Amino acid sequence: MTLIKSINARQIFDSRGNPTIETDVNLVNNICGRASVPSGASTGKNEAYELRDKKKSYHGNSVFKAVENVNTIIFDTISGYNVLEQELLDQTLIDLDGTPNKMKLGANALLSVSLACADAAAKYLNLPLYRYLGGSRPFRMPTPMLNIINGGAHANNNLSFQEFMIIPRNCSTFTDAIRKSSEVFHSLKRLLDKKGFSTAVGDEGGFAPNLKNEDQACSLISEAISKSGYKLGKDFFMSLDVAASEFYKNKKYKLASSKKPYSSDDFSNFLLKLSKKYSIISLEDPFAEDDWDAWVKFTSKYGNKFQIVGDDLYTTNIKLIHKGITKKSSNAVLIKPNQIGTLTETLKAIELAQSHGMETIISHRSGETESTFIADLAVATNSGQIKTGSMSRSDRVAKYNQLLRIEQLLEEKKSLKINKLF
Ligand code: 2PG
Ligand code: MG
Repeated sequence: MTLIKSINARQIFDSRGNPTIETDVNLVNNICGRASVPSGASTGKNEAYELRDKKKSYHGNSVFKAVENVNTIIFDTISGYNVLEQELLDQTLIDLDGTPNKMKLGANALLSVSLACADAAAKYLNLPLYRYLGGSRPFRMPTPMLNIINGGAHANNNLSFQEFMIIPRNCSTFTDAIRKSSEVFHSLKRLLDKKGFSTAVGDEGGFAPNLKNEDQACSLISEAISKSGYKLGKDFFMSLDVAASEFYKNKKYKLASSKKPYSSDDFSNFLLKLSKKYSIISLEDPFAEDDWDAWVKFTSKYGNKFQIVGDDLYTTNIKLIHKGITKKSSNAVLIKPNQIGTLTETLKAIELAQSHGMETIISHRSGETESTFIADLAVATNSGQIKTGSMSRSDRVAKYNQLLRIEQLLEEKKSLKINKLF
């Protein structure tokens, strides 16, 4: 009953209008599991390989080869496999590809099959996905981090930092957390409009105005928080995805807003000052993926004051997370399934990080689909935090809506806690 009868992959579009892959896994009893794969703009150099055709059409971005790989070689190999055996399935996919970064068949091809199998299994068992993935343990809802001002590779404004996020605090439920956050989002829109800034949005649904510098972005958010009747530092914290690899050149950090490039030490002081001024408690990729020494130094000094999150640094890869644990280079890990290419490897990355006391934050990509898989994944793994954009664009809001549905299903409602520090 849970054996794979057929597989049907196709090319669809992501939220940026770029092609991506969607796969249906059909079981013998006509149950169909479906998954689609997102895509990043500011990708870490160690991410698993996203197979694109590089032909003339679709500006080189079509994924027809990945689709063909799923429909032929992958289906021929796993036809008749049991979708309840996720580890075996994923290992088979990994072996079939045979390369360290999944470049032969494409991590996008592999992930679409891996996640679709899990979806089919959950449907067969008649379980919500989070419960199938997470078992019967008690769950807690994640705190959302909402990226309400977009910069860096996600917008064509002059902000070098990629994401300016708000984190609601002291919330009794996820519903409460997302309500407060949406209020701040709308206050910010009004504020920007009043001050004559654009209210057009970037890739992740946050506003993308042209501002003087990163300080001004934080200042506007702080004002929007007060305008909504909340207090920064009490009801909300702020969080940044600096995505520093994007502006690290010749061992220096070069912001669009400042003439002088920063050394790692100077940049760390810059971040500290900004964080103090605006109650920023979480810093993602504050340094470049090659600047390990800066990470280690910063974490040893400030690891008890900030959540320091490795994204490009780890790329959801257990080898790199291991390195981070040994070197003590951060206290949190960002988790993106398509950085590694299978569900099992994603779950192992989460388990490894959590078993070493690191926080895990489940994350979307800047190019998303309407899939809500990561919302269930965040609950299933008790990750405690999710970042999936702002309060606009259905590709972002879909995940928050799924979390509202999940919270309604959970019998025991626990108040949210951001992480161990806060
Ligand atoms: C990030 C992600 C998601 P992208 O850097 O954390 O916000 O961006 O998908 O472009 O890598
Ligand atoms: Mg990031």
